[in-house]
Amino acid sequence: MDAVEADTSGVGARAGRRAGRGTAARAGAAVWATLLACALVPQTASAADSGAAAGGPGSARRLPAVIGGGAWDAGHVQGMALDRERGFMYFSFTNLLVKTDLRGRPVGSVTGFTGHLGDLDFNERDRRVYGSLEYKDAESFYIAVFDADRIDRMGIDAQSSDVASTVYLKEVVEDYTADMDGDGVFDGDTADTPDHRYGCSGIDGVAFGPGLGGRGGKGHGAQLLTVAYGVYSNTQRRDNDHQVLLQYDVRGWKKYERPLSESDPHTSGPSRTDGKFFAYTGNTTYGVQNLEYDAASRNWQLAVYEGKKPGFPNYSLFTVDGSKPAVRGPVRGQPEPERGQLLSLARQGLYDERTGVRGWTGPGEYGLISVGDGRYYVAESGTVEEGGVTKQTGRAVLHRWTGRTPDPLAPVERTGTVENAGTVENAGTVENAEGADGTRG
Ligand SMILES: [Ca+2]
Ligand SMILES: [Ca+2]
Ligand SMILES: [Ca+2]
Repeated sequence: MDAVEADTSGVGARAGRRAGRGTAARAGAAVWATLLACALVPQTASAADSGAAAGGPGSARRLPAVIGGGAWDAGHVQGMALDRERGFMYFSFTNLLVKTDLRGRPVGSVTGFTGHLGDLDFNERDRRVYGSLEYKDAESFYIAVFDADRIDRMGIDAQSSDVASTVYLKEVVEDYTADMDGDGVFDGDTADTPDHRYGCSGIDGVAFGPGLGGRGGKGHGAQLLTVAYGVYSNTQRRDNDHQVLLQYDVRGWKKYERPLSESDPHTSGPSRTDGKFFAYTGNTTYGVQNLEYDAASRNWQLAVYEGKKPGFPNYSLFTVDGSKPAVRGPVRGQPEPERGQLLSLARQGLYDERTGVRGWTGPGEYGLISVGDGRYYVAESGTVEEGGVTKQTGRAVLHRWTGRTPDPLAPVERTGTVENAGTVENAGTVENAEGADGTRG
């Protein structure tokens, strides 16, 4: 699918920017990485060990500095979710969901998606993993809901097993398919069109968090599922400069859930949202890749692939101030004057005077998890060659929120070479070594 390819090019862009300094530098980084890999693996494992030993049910586990997500013949890593209570990590690889323990050992997977599985979150209330799932050709957008505790073996088929169900998001479909120029033709899955309301390309970022509308809002007190739009990169139109966030109270969703049937996509889902919100950031490339709520700061983090509009700062990370309820106001740039619920970007980070946009050049576009104490797991994406096949790797690296500009997230283990370990290629080498015992299913 186009989005997958576009996302993949995003990987290259990011890796290029991080490594950045040409072939020699990259080769050097790879050497360091190989050395570092040897050091990191046992360290990671021992951290997980001591955490498990110390932790009874419900106690917070010690979190390892690195959790490997493996190497897979799949799409690139899209998002992560953490079950801290029982000690599992979930990685989305576009068409594959992988469950690992905190040592990075695969314990289960769900396969067989032909659509695009994006960002994830774990709902502690019902112990299920929620992820965005796109079928652009079928003009169908879903939330996939996985029964976390039943992902207990490798290679579970998403369609023939009932471990995953789906809920259709009508609001997204309506905006995605909007014939904005009124020529009677919907131009389909392309960025080069005035169609798609707000430039909507589908959905990606998902996170549970409080209502964005403040007191009296729908679902007050409940953790709402928040779903962010993908937004096509298009520098020629002015109505695509917002991130769009939908909120849903999923406590009543059982009645909508249907098995995943890719040949016969269903339309069972809520007829309306429990809130629709706009954050003015400037156009980005495929919208919010990863969305996360941090309960400690009450901030929402929106990680994106940078936009390309010359008039904007094109940051890669935006922080929405969740302590400020959305206010009703004009949604800028729309063909017809329109009002909506507007979110506030936190008064932190870099500031662009021309547009008033604030943000960061931080990471998080492949996965971002707040662990609630100022630390975050940041996903690193990479590739590795294995038996003539290019496999995708992903791993979670523990960072601390420093609030420094331009990048507010710093690896917890600051030995200098950890930065190199981040350079992608090598992450794969580690996982390969671990996965060589046939755990890859
Ligand atoms: Ca049209
Ligand atoms: Ca993504
Ligand atoms: Ca998320």
